[in-house]
Amino acid sequence: MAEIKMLCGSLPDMPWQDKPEGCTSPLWRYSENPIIDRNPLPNVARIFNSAVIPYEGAYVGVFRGEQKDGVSHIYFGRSKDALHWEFDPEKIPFKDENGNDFQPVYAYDPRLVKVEDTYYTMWCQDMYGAAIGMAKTKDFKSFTRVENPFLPFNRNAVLFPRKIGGNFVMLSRPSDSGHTPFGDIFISESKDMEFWGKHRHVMGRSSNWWESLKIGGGAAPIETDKGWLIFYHGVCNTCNGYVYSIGGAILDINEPSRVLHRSSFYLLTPETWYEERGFVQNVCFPCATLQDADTGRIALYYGCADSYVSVAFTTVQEVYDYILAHDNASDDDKSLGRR
Ligand code: BMA
Repeated sequence: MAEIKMLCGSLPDMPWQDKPEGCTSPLWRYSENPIIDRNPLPNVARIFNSAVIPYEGAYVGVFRGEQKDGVSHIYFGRSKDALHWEFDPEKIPFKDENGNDFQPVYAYDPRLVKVEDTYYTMWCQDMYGAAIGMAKTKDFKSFTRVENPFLPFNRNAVLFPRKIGGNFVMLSRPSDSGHTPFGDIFISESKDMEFWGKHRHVMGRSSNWWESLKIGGGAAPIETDKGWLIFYHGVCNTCNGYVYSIGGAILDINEPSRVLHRSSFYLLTPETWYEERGFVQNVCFPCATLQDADTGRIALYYGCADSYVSVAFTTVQEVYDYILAHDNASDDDKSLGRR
């Protein structure tokens, strides 16, 4: 197989464990999962579907905290090792551009991406229906809301970590008001982070059973010399409810609406107690990665059963080889996605 390299910075102290003997999966679970247990804060019953990023020699993150009133909001956390986390006791106090309080009614499934010198977080919130909310920060002390990028209904937005062709680029998943029983990944561009357009279809749910109902963007795309590596979620519908697995694909580096490779096999599916059992059973929901270009190591952060946060490890070579070995990207996936 061809050698692949990540085009990102060094992160030598990121969490890591070697692949266990006899493991046949391209992603292997951290032995101490889950890393965040139930009732992590006095007012919060569960933290899950959350995103982390390196910051000033340590790590910070935005966390989906489902409060004891049943409403989700975004909480800020910090960690020295990206495994043991401390959280601010109150949800992030988002402000508008004039410094006034501007809190979403609810907010869930945050992602966190650095583009140039600014950190952006994007989540799902109410805007007369489920839609994408966003905020930016440079210091993680104040978070300023930016315009909501898309009309309702939409979920699972995640920015690319750099501009492409001079524009910000974001994946999202148009949806409906409920537990959406359909959904493909789309891509949109913006010159100013205010007006979004040039919408394209990236990839759809597929004939692979595990992702036959809907798919949605997960962690921020990782730049490699073979294209953008994405970890996303794929959902199937069983007689006992939805099952969320983690898939992988490689997008064209300059035209990321074109899928170059896509694994017909999931990379990770609910198999352990913390993935199979919880507030919502059978959910593996990827939201972020940490990676080190020097070693090729990747740590994937994913929500488990709407109850916990866990980590799984791989290397860029291992996951790339696996995606290529099971590649079934369709002609539609490979197209520009413009109609
Ligand atoms: C989706 C989102 C996720 C959640 C998943 C499973 O629609 O709400 O936050 O993990 O359902 O409940």
